[in-house]
Amino acid sequence: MSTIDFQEQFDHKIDNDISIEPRDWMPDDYRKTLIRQISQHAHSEIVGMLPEGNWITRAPSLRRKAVLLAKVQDEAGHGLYLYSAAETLGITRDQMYEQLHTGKAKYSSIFNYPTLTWADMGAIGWLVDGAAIMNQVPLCRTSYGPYARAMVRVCKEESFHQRQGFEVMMQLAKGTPVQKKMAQDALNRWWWPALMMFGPTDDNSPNTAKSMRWRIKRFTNDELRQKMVDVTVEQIRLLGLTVPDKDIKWNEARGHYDFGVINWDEFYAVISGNGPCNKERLETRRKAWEEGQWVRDAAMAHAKKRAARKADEQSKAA
Ligand code: BYC
Repeated sequence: MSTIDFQEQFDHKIDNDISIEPRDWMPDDYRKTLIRQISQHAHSEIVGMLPEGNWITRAPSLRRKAVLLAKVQDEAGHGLYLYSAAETLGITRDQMYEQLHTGKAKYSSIFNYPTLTWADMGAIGWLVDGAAIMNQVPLCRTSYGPYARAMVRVCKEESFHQRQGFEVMMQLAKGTPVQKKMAQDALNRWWWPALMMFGPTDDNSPNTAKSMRWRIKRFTNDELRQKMVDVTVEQIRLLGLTVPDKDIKWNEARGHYDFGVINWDEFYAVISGNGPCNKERLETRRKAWEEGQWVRDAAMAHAKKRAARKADEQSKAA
């Protein structure tokens, strides 16, 4: 078949919502876009374990500790599914790790902020996992099969994470005045960074148009951000907290909340490596990689020994 026939077949699948699978022909730019997005997503899950991991030893009760431990462990699992999905596109896991450790690959801006109080565990589960669900539910129908299938399980787990975060916030919001203040402070600090998670505005998003055409993305960054605001404002009111945006206002004509201007200078500073915790996060990941070298060496030596033993048994049996 000529490249034109392959292209036609690919377009037919995209137009008819038939998923693209690893052995199918695909345009180079489609492959590159997916590797970029899926590996960025995988790195986000892995780096995303750090801000919450910080509170496992200081959780206020055994129950909270067990729940947080399970949540952070889920995120490791999500990272692993996503690295596996990206590998089906022809990049190796070592190459992806190298891109992360050298700062070449991005990961979500949100994980470059510090977790200062226990209420941050509530705010992350509720707002960060909440934003992740908003973005990832449509990704269950993304055009690349392995990514879409990984997202189905990830979304189920994210829903549990979002609810546990909301429950932590609810407990604090109806607690003592100090606890309620702590919840409001966490909301104030996480609100704007959570809205930045959806990426730049549509006019400044170089990848949205092609990702929409290829049905990698089903909604634009601004559409998802608006959905997040509409859902979350109601939840903030339910908690008895205040929306940290003086411009928030229901717009009857649009049927949506209007909201204030996002600090895009802050967003671009964070994604170019200059957020409050970028250096610390990357340093922690690099250190874990270096300190894990002996484990990888031992696993390889063990695998080699097993293969040699198996070959020996087979040759004796023959
Ligand atoms: N942070 O053209 P655009 C999670 C980059 S983890 C950093 O709009 P696209 C969770 C973008 O990569 C949440 N970088 O791009 C884990 C691009 O850079 P390059 C992660 C960002 O891809 C643990 C440039 O800006 N979720 O759920 O069409 C605990 C222009 O952007 C960000 C995913 O990764 C950002 N926020 O749209 C709890 C979901 N935004 O490579 C929760 C999958 C943009 O061109 N990813 N950039 O230099 C996506 O849906 C899309 O990649 C995005 C961006 C909506 C994030």
